[in-house]
Amino acid sequence: MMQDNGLYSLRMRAALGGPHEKGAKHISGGEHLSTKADMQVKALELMDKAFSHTRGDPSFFQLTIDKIEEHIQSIKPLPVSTFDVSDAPQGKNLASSLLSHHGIPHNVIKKAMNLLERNDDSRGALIINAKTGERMDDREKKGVRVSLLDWEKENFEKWCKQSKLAINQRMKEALTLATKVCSHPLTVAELCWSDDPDYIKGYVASPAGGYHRITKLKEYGDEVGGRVFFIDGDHPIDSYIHYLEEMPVLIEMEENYGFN
Ligand code: PML
Ligand code: MG
Repeated sequence: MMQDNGLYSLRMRAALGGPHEKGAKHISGGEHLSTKADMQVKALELMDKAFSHTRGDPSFFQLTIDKIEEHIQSIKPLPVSTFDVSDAPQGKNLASSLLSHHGIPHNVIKKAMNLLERNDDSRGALIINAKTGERMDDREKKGVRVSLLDWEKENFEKWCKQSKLAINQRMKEALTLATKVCSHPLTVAELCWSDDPDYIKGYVASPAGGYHRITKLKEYGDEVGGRVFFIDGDHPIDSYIHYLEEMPVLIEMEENYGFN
């Protein structure tokens, strides 16, 4: 058989009570870029992610596989810094001040916080104008799902070692996504905390400041979370959304990273 050097996109979504579009509860989503040879292992990883989830046991699971035809962009991970806070209110204050350092007005930050605090039904990101707080995407409850992205396990683990960070699958996925988002020139910043009840860390990421990990942004047991992207709203966002959803990106540290 001829060797196939191409990559495939694997995209998973899982929900409880039917598919998402019928109003079901979102359980889990996941992405991989994979060779044909690794595809079964990666598909199993996604099944495992969905069927061992703290948001519940899915009754709907969908895996979509597409061969990638576009050029795959390789991007270096954002630098990571960690802020240890004593509780969620302190974490939110810190997130607000990090966002205000990027020139985002207080009322816009407050609006974004409120959106996330009430966000118990959208699984994708909410895109807002960094100056006015106006919602920019037209996806309503669905939001925008950042797709076609991955960071190869060995390269990530090498990077963790060099960055003196513990290997953490959630951070890998979140940093992969934040790096893709922050590589677009329209992105000003991103605010995220998890919708998983057992995970209370979150982050503020930006092209200028990197990935600021905050140890507490909500309470244990809370299933409300998500992502807000603050963008430069002076431009049409069609190509921005196209980049997020459809342009393949692999995160890769340089092999000599940290040694120069
Ligand atoms: C998620 O669970 O989807 C978001 C996790 C955000 C924080 C990840 C981290 O840096 O630990
Ligand atoms: Mg989640």
